[in-house]
Amino acid sequence: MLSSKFDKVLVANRGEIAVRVIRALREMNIRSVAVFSDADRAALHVQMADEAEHIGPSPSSESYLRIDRLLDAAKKHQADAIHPGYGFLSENAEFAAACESAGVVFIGPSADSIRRVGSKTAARLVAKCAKVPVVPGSEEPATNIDQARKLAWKLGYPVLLKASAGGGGKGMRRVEAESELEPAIRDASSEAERAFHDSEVYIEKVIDKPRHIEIQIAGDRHGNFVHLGERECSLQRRHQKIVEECPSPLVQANPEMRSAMGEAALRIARAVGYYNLGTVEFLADNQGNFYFLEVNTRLQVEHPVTELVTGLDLVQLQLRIAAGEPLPFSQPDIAWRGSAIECRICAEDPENQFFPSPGQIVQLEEPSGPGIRLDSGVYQGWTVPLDYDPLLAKLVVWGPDRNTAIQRMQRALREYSILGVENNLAFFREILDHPRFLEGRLNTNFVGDFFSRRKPVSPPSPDSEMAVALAAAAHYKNDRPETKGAKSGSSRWLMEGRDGLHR
Ligand code: MV4
Repeated sequence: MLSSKFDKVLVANRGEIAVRVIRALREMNIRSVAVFSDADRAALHVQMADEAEHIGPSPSSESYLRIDRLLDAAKKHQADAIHPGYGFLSENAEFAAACESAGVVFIGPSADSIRRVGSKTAARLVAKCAKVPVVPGSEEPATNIDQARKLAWKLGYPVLLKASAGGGGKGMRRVEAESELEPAIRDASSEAERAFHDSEVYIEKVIDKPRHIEIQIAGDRHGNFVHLGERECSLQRRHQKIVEECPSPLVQANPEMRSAMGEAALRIARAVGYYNLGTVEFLADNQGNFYFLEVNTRLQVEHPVTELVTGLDLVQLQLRIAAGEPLPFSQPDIAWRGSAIECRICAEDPENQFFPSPGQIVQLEEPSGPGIRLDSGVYQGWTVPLDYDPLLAKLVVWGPDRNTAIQRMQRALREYSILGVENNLAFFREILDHPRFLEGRLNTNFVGDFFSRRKPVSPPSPDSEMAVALAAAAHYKNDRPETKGAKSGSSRWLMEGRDGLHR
């Protein structure tokens, strides 16, 4: 193993990503320190780490978001560095700065880089200066209504209002006609004020049925950069990604897009002196045009699809970069082989507006075998707390081509069974069976168009202990209720008939 200057690393996160980071640390012979809240005393990441520290009550605001407690834990356990995972404090410049002042290495980019790409309008300016295409629109705030009218008219309706401080779709408003512009600006501004304490909004042209394609980048602290190709994350629901894949079917059909987007992403990275891992998000249309959207300065949930296709371990790479090592490869060394797909397995109820469904996992059957990777944060008997994101595990498959990967995913989804909490396994079985998905004709409207329109019904919910016991009994008889319910022909979420695919 190559040397790394870290002896011990604190993982400032929970669930599957804490487990993922601990596994990288183990492989590098670095000791791990887990942190946990009240609700996570018995969590898998705590059991797997070499050391663990309690950091407070269950709410994240009193535990996983407490910079002071995390730094105290790092000091007490003599950790050299902190890995923030994703979510929580992972993109918090103040946390990155506090780590450095406390003499603990933050495993991520500099606080300065995080700040420079954190605001959407600031990032748009960086992109423009770096000659990266941005969605037509303006960086000027839409405060002067006459100016806003002029710009919207020039762009052509519909236009989109976005919060400058935004991200994740908050403060976004689609405006169909000039008569709606003024009230929409007022609405969007006050929503942005409430969400971000910043009322500034700006105008963009609407990209119709876009695809979400993002580029994974890596930079070291010596000024070297590489891109690791794209991930397509067009399948999402209310700005939550559901399925991600590498390569993107669109890029696969237009191979010149990969280097064009990759080089664009690296121009942004160079412009801000970026180091460690980052992701540059783009919207793409089916003509092969792409437009810069935003930069994510963390390790992403969907990083495993890139790992499976490039053969790299991105968490180990993060640790080496943070320890000051140069990138161990350059751009021509990077190759993409085969196809990988990830499904985010969540304790949520697709039958009831995807509401979170915390509770005890009574029975767990996990897929394995050729081409399967399961990054899970749970075990049978564990009680999923209601305090956090309902992600249980990421089911990731690799195959030599997209069709083989899809077949593998379908097989793995049939092997998978989770009893005791509602989950989205049956929902994935339908998506992975949908002709539009099979054709790779994805866009960000797909899930809304085809899967979410049905009115919620009241399903037989396993709320009562009796229902759980019955379900478990049925399972022991090898009579898996989920698998049976999801056979084609008895579609539970599909709205349009399969022959009514007119788009
Ligand atoms: C857009 C767009 C269409 N046109 N911008 C949504 C979240 C935010 N980060 C950017 N988003 C969008 N911006 C223009 N000019 C459509 C979306 C969008 C979207 C983008 C990526 C992934 C999923 C999405 C779902 C709905 C809308």
